[in-house]
Amino acid sequence: MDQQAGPLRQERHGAVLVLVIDAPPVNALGHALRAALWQAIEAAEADATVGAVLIRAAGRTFPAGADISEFGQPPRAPQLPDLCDRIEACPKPVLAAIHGTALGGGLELALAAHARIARADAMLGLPEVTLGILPGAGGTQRVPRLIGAEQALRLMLTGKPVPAAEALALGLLDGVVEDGLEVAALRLAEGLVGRRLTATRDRREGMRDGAAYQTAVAAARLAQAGARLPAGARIVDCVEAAQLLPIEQGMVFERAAFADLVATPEAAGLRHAFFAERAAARFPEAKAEARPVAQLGVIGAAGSDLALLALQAGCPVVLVEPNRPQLVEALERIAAAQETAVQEGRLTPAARDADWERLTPALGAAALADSDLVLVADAGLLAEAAEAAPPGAVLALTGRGALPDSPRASDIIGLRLVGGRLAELAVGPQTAPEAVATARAVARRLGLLCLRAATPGGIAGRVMLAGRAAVTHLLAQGEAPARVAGALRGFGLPQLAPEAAAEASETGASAGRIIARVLSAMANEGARLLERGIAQRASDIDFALVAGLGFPRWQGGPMFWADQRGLLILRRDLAEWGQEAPEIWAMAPLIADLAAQGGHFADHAAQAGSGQKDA
Ligand code: T1G
Repeated sequence: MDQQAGPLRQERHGAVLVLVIDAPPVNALGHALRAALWQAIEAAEADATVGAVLIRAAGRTFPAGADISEFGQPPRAPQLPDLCDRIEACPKPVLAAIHGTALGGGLELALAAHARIARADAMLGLPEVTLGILPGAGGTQRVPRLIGAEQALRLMLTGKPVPAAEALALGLLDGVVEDGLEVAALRLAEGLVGRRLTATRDRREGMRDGAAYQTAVAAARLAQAGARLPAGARIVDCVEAAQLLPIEQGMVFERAAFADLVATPEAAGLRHAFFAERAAARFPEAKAEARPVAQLGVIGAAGSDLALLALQAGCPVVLVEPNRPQLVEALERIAAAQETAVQEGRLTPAARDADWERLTPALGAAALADSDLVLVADAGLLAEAAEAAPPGAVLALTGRGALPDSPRASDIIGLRLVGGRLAELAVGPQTAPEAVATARAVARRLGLLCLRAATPGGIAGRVMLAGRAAVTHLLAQGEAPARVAGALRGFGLPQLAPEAAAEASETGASAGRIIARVLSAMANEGARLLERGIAQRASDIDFALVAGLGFPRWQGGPMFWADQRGLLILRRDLAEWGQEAPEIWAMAPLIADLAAQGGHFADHAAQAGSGQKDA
């Protein structure tokens, strides 16, 4: 008997009821799925022919957590903590079979089951802290019971997942299989029919050494002292409560802490950053075929950073300079960066030598004849590169400025490194979708996050510059450097703080006033970039600042900040400050329009139409 009810499919294999979660893309535990699981467990309990339940997932992964898009909305029953308690309370053995990434609520669901098996390439983790929250479906109470405080706190405070083998060694899993997970899990479930397994809440393997438990809690609490974000300290409190309180009270304690944290502005900012990063990955050119890139060419001095990244990513690189002194200088720059990486243990001498093997230094653009993508550091070298590079090769300008006209305009794109982590792809009106797809594939190969902009691009730099201009103006108006620096540090923007100022961070009214000035200038510049179509959506601007220039992730970004505060307030402030310094605060018409409609920058993004993700 196989039946599909929305995100859950049911299959019967003898006495085993198999519940197959099927809610793409990542089987997030949204309301419909929770309700279907609840009903299925209730039905299994009542069905005398069911001897055991196996929960597994279809698609690319076991549930990767609660549905983050539901946060901030009124909770709908059954909530995840209750569903987990319901599964755990089932008198018939429940087995979870894990593949892909069992994260957050997904792992908590598996921990509510009475046994867990995973595929060897699965990853298990509790990343909630990266969203400014904590494992709120029993994780802070069940995990320490199995693996102790030290390891539980490591998982919850770093948010980093662990591979299945490590999870098994820790005690989170009961088995790992290289392959054939479905069959192995079914066999295991058949073996559990008629058996009564110990619920995780009643297990104590991780709590046998009470003193070690308290030592781990104390050490973690000390490490969290003074932390900017509140989630870490609340996680420590909950893990401590798991030892001190009976499970029911521990669960209530966790739930209260979760409710507090999910409502914090930091958690809202981190959720925004999560979705902004995903949205930025949606390129209109998503469906275009990337051209194969076997060799990268680099022409011009400023290209060496990208050349180094390419070498370290295993790409063969041809490095071209117009003359010997410049070529030697570029090679010395690469050699120096590699030496630093070796000294700091980020690169082994063997890997360094292998990188050199892949590098071909050359004088003259003719050496680019076999390069599939050429990084052109200076627009003045474009014609030469276009002449030498083979037909179909992508010509990526790494310098600032608009893309020049060229007979090869369809192969030309801007590719700028922002803060060493982000590649901003500036797309021209004639840039072919395949050229965009190719440049993006190369940027990802170099380990870079990608952002699409329309030429001339420069999103992150322009917005940060507007912030810097506001700081300069405030200082020129006699604002105390220490106060300005304190406010910026308190907000998480030390990179804009005046050099000379004291270290103190500052909060309170004056800090709020200073931050409002700086962030309003940034949001205003962002609005101008949206008006000009340089940025596709407001969240792209936030992503660019967060991923590229160290804007504090928990603040979401300048556009998100403005939306949270309200565009009516932004309009009011710009109307006043625009008189004082129009070059910084003269209001972008988009703000007046959106404020008049009671709208948000986020709404603007929707109107613009934003392409899909690549398949
Ligand atoms: N909720 C809602 N949507 C999600 C989601 C989630 N948990 N995870 C991913 N998506 C969407 C994402 O927005 C994108 O959508 C698509 O899935 C593919 O994601 C109670 C409270 C699993 C490692 O923090 O880390 O459980 O853009 O592009 O690169 O304790 O997604 O296609 O429309 O990232 O292959 C805890 C978050 C939640 C994990 C896959 N879980 N997800 O990476 O794909 S809090 C997490 C990820 C929680 C409980 C608490 C990654 C991934 P779209 P993607 P990917």
